[in-house]
Amino acid sequence: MKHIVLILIIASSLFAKEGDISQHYATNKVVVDGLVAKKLILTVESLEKMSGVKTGSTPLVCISGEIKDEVKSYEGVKLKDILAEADIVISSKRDLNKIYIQVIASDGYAVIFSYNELFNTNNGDRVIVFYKKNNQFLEEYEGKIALISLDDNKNGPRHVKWLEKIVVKKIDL
Ligand SMILES: Nc1nc2c(c(=O)[nH]1)N[C@H]1C(S)=C(S)[C@@H](COP(=O)(O)O)O[C@H]1N2
Ligand SMILES: [Mo]
Repeated sequence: MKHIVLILIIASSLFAKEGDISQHYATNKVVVDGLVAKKLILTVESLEKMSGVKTGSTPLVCISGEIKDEVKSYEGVKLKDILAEADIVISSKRDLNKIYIQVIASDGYAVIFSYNELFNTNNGDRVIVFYKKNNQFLEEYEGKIALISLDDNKNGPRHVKWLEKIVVKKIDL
């Protein structure tokens, strides 16, 4: 009996932790810095004021191939438009080829994009910092602000929940 009680206590504390995790990681603002002329602090409100996009429906596909979600729409701002606003600082046009963007979440999850991928391929038009999904503001399990690269073959990995930082960097040779 004692054991059962103990197991129940441990199990319930584990479940409680699960719930707390998204609350703990949820972000209200995203900082854009690194090699930019204008450091930005983005909130849901400031993103809503920027010129934005609303997508059509897309499945969210994990690296394993498993379909995690069928999303009707995302609403947000293109990453390339945010970077244009922040104004990437370079000393020559050739240096743009060395620019990459770190996209970092509050749980330590992180992905990268290259300058050319964003500004010089069609994929770049569908990399979106979003604050609404299926016409609703994001819940704490992924929001308040997140990012997705919609046209990746498997778009789960570059679906970044709890977005916290966007950092512009240059390859150092
Ligand atoms: N911040 C953060 N974002 C993340 C992850 C994560 O662990 N942390 N996991 C990724 C993975 S592997 C997938 S498949 C998608 C979908 O995860 P979900 O079903 O938990 O929303 O989110 C991605 N985004
Ligand atoms: Mo995944």
